[in-house]
Amino acid sequence: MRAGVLCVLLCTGCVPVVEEPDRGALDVVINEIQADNVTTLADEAGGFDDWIELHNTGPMEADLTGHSLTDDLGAPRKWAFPDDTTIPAGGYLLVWADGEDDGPLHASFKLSSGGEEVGLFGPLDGGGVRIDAGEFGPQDPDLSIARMPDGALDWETDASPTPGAANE
Ligand SMILES: [Ca+2]
Ligand SMILES: [Ca+2]
Ligand SMILES: [Ca+2]
Repeated sequence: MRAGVLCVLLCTGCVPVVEEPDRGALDVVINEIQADNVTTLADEAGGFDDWIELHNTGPMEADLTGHSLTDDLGAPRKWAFPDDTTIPAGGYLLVWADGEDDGPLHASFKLSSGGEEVGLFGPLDGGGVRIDAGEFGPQDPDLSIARMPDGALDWETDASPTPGAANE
């Protein structure tokens, strides 16, 4: 279990507020975000689009059915994962943020290189709890922000993005 989403959002350099997620919430974090992809990685359609990497830090497969991603924490249900989307224990999942129909894992929103917030929320029938969130400021081309190491509370600018693989 990781904690401190509030700290990521509200504090800089302050003592983390320890806030345990609800029992039953997945051990999945928003692990890396790229908002200005120029040459890093192309999607199925050949587009160099924004992407969000999720990481399952837990010992069990995570089922994202009914879960949603958003770039507006006030609108948690912007894009729902396709049914039966899973992440293996310790695994990664890349979701393209391009607003395009290039495949199943393409969110309905893009990310602004000027800065954004990204949230992962649980299914409505489980209360729609926020599982994780991240926020970033202006991002230069082909950089990302990444939890360093994987799943850590702290974000770092990463000059060598690792979409779908461990942050290093
Ligand atoms: Ca973008
Ligand atoms: Ca695309
Ligand atoms: Ca990564």
